[in-house]
Amino acid sequence: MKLLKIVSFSLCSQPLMLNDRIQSISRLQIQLSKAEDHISKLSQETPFSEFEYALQGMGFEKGWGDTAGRVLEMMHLLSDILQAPDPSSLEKFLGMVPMVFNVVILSPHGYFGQANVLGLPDTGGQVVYILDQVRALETEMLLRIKRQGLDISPSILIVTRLIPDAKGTTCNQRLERVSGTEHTHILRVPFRSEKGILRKWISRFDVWPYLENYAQDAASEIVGELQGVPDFIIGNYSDGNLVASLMAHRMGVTQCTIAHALEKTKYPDSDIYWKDFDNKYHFSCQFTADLIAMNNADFIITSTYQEIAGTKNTVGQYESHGAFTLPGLYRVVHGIDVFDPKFNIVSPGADMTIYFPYSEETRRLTALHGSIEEMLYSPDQTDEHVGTLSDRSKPILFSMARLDKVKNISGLVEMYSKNTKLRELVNLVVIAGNIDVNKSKDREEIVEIEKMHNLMKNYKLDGQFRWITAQTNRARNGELYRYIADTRGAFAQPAFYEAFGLTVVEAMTCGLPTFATCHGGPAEIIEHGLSGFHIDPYHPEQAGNIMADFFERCKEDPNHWKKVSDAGLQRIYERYTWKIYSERLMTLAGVYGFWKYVSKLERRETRRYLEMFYILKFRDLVKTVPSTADD
Ligand code: UDP
Ligand code: LCN
Repeated sequence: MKLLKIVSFSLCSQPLMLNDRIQSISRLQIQLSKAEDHISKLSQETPFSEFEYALQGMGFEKGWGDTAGRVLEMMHLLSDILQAPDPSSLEKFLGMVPMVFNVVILSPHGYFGQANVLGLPDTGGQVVYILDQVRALETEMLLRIKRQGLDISPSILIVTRLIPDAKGTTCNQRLERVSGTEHTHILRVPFRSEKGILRKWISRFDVWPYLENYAQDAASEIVGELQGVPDFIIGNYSDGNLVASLMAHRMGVTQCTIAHALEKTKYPDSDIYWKDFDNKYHFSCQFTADLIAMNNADFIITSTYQEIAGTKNTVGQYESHGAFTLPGLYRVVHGIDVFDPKFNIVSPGADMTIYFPYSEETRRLTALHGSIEEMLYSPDQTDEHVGTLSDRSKPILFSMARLDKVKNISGLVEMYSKNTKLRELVNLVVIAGNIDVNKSKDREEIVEIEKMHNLMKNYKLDGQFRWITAQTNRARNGELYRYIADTRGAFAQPAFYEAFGLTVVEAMTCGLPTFATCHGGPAEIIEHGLSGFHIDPYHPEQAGNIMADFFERCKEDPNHWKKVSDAGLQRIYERYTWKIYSERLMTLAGVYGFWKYVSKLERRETRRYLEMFYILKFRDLVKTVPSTADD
């Protein structure tokens, strides 16, 4: 009967799937058989409009498909499910039911924009991920709507913070269309407190006092924009996931959670020593918010398996929330069950219009080579680049990341500096943060900038090393990866911990052999020795030797470079593409939407507990975070 309810609904007073001629499962079975009989006599390609009238008389409305072939396939599936349900047919069927037309994607913190924001504090892969995700999602939604035989415009809203003092970005605009889409917008809603609207950017660690008001304000704006509640809400990172939980709870909408990076695993012992961290990072709020969101969500998407359950030697990001203690605050006994069927691995990819293999000559952006060469080799020392490369015939070992401590870019420079063989074989180029310490306001970055300058001086790196400031032009960054591949170079990702690592996927998608940290996502993206190499940032000497050995072998056998490059590409095509991602996400939205509906009662107790945890614990903790006043 619940299945009947799922397939019998209407959109804007237009009935979909079933009309009131079908009121029971037995009637549905009889009518399905009649309809199948009728349609099977038609050619597969017959458009729905040609047999719509006949189907309506039998109790069926639009939504089954745009052609006789598709309608028949879906009806067959439903008949099979009614006779002998099995999980895979049910999943397939639910993925085909038209249920998701309006999607809200929450990502409150940071500077969320389409240009000039990457490299700004707290603004990195999450923004890239979401912008690529919505493009792929819109394409998939349009394809499904067409296949369902419907004429409905979908809508996707990325909901973020409006920052009045936007520092030359578009983050002070309320509504902005996402380029390359027709139905996707960024909707910005300001942070508000009793002191009024917060004008300036604040760190993601300090946003907690604003989120409850924000959830309310954003909900009204969303309802206004969509003329109703969304069908599906996706939260991103701890703050977005908390807001998504509050909204989904109030609106009764299916909620998906994407962590991107759970900070608890990123900062060792941040649970036991939470008091030492709390002034600066407010982890007591963040870990509480994470627990609420992961338990409130109808389903969770992770980028890798290890993010859920770790490896035989490491603890997974979610696994570490299973049981832990914040001494003096609370002890978590069953924080999350990593075997819960709500977990799904749906890995992101790289935008293949920007990141494509170096070997696709006709697509290459050769017009950018002049500016790339200037960036890499010009002798002048500016705020934009320092250090020089005196031997242009050497391959380039390349890295690009925010200049955070955890990214360990200075560790890579040190590893290179100390490895004579590597220095002989390759040049090192890094794109990271600011070079001029006076331009940085970020505590961690300032320390790293100073370290980098010291390394350059102490190890006399001039002639072999180039340091370039953060680059925001993605098209040029894509061509840069390929340019580096032309030098038969490689990409290095030396982070102490990387939750996933989009740069790793970007580099591999461009055909660049990649050395990446064995701590976190890259350990799973790359199969060591085959589609790239793992390096351990805690064993820099060994890591440097792995790289030096690779380049030495490539010198002796140029085919070796191509073998690793090809295997990297192969790995990407099999696992890390936005096409695979969006198909899976849309199917999951259908499956868990159904599941939410059928398990409403069973989950009531969990919801009550979470409400209590939010009100009695989280609200109190938020009071310990000073709300940031505008200067
Ligand atoms: N990026 C960039 N310019 C920079 C540094 C990074 O465009 O100077 C991009 C990079 O190409 C990638 C994203 O920012 O798309 C970083 O994502 P990743 O997952 O590697 O790390 P995060 O910053 O999210 O920790
Ligand atoms: C945040 C991170 O730290 C990265 O490791 C991920 O690649 C990025 O988000 C996108 O999920």
